[in-house]
Amino acid sequence: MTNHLGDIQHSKAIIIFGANPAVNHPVGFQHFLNAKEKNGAKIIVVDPRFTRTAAKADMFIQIRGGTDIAFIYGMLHLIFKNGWEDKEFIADRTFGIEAIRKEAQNYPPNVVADICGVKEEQLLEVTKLYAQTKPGTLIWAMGLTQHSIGTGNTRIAPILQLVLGNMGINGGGTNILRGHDNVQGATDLGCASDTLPGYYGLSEGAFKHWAKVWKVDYEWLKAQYDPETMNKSGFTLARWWQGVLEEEKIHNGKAGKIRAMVCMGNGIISIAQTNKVTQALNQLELLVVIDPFPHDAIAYTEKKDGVYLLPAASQMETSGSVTATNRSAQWRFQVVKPLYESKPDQEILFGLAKRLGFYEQLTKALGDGKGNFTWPEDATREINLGMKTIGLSGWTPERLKDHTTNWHLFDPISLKGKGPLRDSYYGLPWPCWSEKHPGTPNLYDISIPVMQGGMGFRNNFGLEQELMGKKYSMLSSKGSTPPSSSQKGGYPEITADNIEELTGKKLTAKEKELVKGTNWKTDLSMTLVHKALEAGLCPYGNARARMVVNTWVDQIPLHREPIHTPRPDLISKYPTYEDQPNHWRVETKFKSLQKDWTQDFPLQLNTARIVTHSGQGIEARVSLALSEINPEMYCQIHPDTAANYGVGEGDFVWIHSPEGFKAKVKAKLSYSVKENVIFAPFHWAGVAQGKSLEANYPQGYVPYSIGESINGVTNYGYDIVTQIPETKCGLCRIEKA
Ligand SMILES: Nc1nc2c(c(=O)[nH]1)N[C@H]1C(S)=C(S)[C@@H](COP(=O)(O)OP(=O)(O)OC[C@H]3O[C@@H](n4cnc5c(=O)[nH]c(N)nc54)[C@H](O)[C@@H]3O)O[C@H]1N2
Ligand SMILES: Nc1nc2c(c(=O)[nH]1)N[C@H]1C(S)=C(S)[C@@H](COP(=O)(O)OP(=O)(O)OC[C@H]3O[C@@H](n4cnc5c(=O)[nH]c(N)nc54)[C@H](O)[C@@H]3O)O[C@H]1N2
Ligand SMILES: [Mo]
Repeated sequence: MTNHLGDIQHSKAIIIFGANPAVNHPVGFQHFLNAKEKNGAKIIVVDPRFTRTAAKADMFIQIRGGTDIAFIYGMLHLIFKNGWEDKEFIADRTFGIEAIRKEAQNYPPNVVADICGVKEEQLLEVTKLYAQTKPGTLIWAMGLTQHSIGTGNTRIAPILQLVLGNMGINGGGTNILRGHDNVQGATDLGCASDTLPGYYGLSEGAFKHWAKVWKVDYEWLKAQYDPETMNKSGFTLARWWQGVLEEEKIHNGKAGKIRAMVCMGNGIISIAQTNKVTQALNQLELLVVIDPFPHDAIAYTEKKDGVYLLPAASQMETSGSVTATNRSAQWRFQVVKPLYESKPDQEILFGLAKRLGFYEQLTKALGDGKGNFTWPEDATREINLGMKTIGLSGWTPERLKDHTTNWHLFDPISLKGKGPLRDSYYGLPWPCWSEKHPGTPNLYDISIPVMQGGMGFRNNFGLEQELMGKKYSMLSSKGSTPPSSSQKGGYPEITADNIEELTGKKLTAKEKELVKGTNWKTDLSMTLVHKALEAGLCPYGNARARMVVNTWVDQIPLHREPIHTPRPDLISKYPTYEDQPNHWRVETKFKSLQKDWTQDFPLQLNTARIVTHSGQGIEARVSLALSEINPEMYCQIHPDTAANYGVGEGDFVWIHSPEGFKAKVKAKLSYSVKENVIFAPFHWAGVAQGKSLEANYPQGYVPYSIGESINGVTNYGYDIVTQIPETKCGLCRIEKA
């Protein structure tokens, strides 16, 4: 989130693409309702389903899944035509508007209406309302990301906000509602296979930085890796199974195919292609599951040997910092000691590290360096030292604990502290550049000084970029800079080489020696950051937001039809990508699968969440109370469609997928979906293609509710950049069971 949940109460217009906060973020949704009731904000919901969030909206657009880029270009088309854009903001703080203007010309209302399945008047009405009601906030979540064009979706949404000047202001921003409680923290800490902690990437420089932080020799670190793969992204959770099953199509260096898996805090049946996942589970030589609950993977695999279920302690039994959706942290205090034989995750991992022989090396930076350290405080200090990129230097364990134990001293709408904590914002939302910095409630706000949470856009893409044969500066223009700054316009990121010139102050000989060869991200002495802050400068520079990425397949976001599209007539105009032979170490298909599937698979499949269940579902389906509220897996079918197939309320239907798999699910008739859409939640497991797996759970541990996993029939399809599965956009066929 660029802003935060309380800040939504400042909004006058709230546009929601592909999120259902009334169900998935019900506590946070109270801020939306307050904005509407107290601030007169208008709520606009764009979703293929009439959701509980849509029920609270002033305007609801029932869009065809996978067409948001076309819809937003349609809005931009009208904004440019009517001169509703924020010309000053665009000129001063963005790069690439020419390319966006050009593409938007291709999306007049009649074209958009045809692609998106909406009425032209609706597009006009929404655009007029949203463009003319300021400030406006843009919300999204999984409805935008789980597509082969997910990355394009997540680029076009901020572009709309930049064009309207809705960035860096109270009540504005792009506010992405994150999933699990600490998913932001997990991402920041590098739980993805394309980066080391703090988004440093996988380059040699990134490894050298972390070697310094961890106090290990870089050469030792290097020796732990296969040189062929050390600097390349790894497999993703979405496609680990291909690393097991299709050895000939993977690029995994010396190691070859995947033979062992440790699954920690993931349901594994929650990812698309459950049938492939099951095959891969069966073929593994070693499967270790670390989870507080009896895990569904155990029921799915036929493997009898080499399977270990290690009981993990839950969040109540451990402590440490967790990061919320708005980048602010809380300290989680232990409530009870780990129960029975369960162990906290870090203890299990430490045990593994000892047996693999790198525990001593990788704990050298903690405590006295000889194995005497305090967990998790010393780990938090390591994070403070290493993660400059997102500004975690100010997150000392002492400050975080102070915030969590004093949360009555913070204003829920501005996050501003009172009394002894008046110089900080709740949870020190990152970037929190130093121990004196208050945190950053809203990103990119140039109306306040850097030391109060102000900043421009990050200078991350050089000083100049080319577009349509012309060169453009990437630094923001004169005047567009936070107050009290030594620079009056844009400036590059801070380095040892430019610090004196930018701050106008000389470094001492000792300081020079300390920072030699470093920049704000790698200077562990913090000299560069402190000097920059003293001069009112943001360590990462003050640049333009980029709408065009010259090095990407789609330099600007482009509408492309889903691989399994219900509109095959649009494929030639809006084709998907070329197949990718080496995409996160596996082959990913796009074009070779895109064709007219609609003869055999005439209905669209949409999957999402319900309020009583959570994620893969084991945590809620072992609860008797929650299982009683929603005891069974089901799908929603429009009553007219149900009539065509002879399906009545409560009948079972088979849902068939283009991959040849099927799922047996109970039908609920509902007008919340259009005639050609089937909706299903993804929280169930324990039944595979109609066959119950109940007997496979450990004795006495069958969840109260089991059912088909819809991911058995969600279609093949992955985002071109992130490889997130296209679980929001597939095709299917139904028949009465
Ligand atoms: N009760 C409950 N709460 C949860 C969770 C849970 O499992 N249960 N999970 C948590 C997690 S991990 C996450 S990531 C968040 C997710 O939060 P959300 O993203 O809100 O979750 P979903 O319900 O999957 O999807 C949101 C909406 O996207 C719509 N949608 C689908 N395709 C499209 C499309 O192409 N365009 C548009 N505009 N909309 C589309 C769906 O119809 C759905 O209403 O929720 C979190 N909160
Ligand atoms: N079709 C379809 N599929 C989807 C989605 C969709 O919208 N549609 N959404 C996707 C999204 S956004 C997400 S996030 C995933 C969610 O899918 P998962 O991440 O698989 O879902 P969870 O049920 O949250 O899984 C968390 C697991 O962690 C365990 N756990 C809880 N606390 C701890 C702990 O402290 N330590 C350890 N070791 N384990 C713990 C839980 O018991 C549970 O087994 O599903 C994805 N799959
Ligand atoms: Mo998620």
